[in-house]
Amino acid sequence: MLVEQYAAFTDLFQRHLNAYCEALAPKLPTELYEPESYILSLGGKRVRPLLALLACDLFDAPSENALNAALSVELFHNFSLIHDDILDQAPLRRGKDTVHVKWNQNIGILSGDAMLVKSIQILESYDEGLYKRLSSTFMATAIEVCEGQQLDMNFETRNDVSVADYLEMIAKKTAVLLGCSLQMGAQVAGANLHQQEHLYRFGKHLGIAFQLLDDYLDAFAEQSSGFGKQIGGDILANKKTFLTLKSIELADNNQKQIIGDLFAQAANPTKITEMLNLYQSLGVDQLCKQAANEHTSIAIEALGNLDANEQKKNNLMQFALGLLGRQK
Ligand code: GRG
Repeated sequence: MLVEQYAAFTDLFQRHLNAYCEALAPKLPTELYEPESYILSLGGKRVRPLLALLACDLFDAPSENALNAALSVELFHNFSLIHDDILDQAPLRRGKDTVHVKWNQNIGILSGDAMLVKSIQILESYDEGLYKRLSSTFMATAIEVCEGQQLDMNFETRNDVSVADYLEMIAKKTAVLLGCSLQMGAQVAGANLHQQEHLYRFGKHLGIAFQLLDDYLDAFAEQSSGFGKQIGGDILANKKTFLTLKSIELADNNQKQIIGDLFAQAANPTKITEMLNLYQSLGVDQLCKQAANEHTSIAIEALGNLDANEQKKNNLMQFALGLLGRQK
């Protein structure tokens, strides 16, 4: 991964974020602002702000100009994590207590709301025309993220979810914000709509590929690969992923029965082994990687179509492939 090469961008953003958090410290009531500082202090990869800065730099505009757009997307991302953790009743985020565990659910809802508002308000630092373009991109994405979250929740009780439904859900819940981050960086740089659209497409399909690989690795990563999550966690939680949905699509009646029986089982190690065997016998492990590769190719093509600094484009491509754990 070319992370070292991007250290200057990451540092630039981190300094901006630190200044933002320092300004939060004296704000009252503390219950509203402390959870915000807390979640932001837990780290995270900061991929979205980095993409916003890199997109601006691609057009040889000063990346400092995109700092508030980058902050906006990172605040939004972190707000959505606070609310997502409440909806999922998750105990841990980035290895630490979630906001609703450390404080309580109502504080999580309200401090998240304040972060969402702030993420939009920050864009007011741009001149009126740019503010309008940025907020329009941002709002369209925020609505899609909401739709993605609702679709995901609906899937928990639906028995007729297709692979296409799943791809729509992950695109909205996760991938569009990556596209949006890049597009906003390009908007700050004054890039035209065509260039913005190429970058948005690049980010969106990269995000879909990333989520598909996450599904694959959740089931098939080597224990030693540093995946960072429990292998088979999705199977134990009966999550509807590409692997399960594609299996249901391809299974004969007997295999469908086995899948149904496995879903009905309580969490246990055999459940993981048997589901993995089924995935492999149906070949959905390979189909999942293939689908991820298809979306990576769409992303690569979109970046190829971009009219921007070639060297910087190439660096961004390598960075993206590094995120996916691949070399071009
Ligand atoms: C848009 C009004 C409005 C509400 C949001 C709660 C909700 C509705 C949406 C949930 C969106 C969500 C949490 C999507 C998951 C995205 C995802 C892949 C998170 C993990 O991202 P990483 O790996 O995390 O970049 P780090 O910790 O590195 O920042």
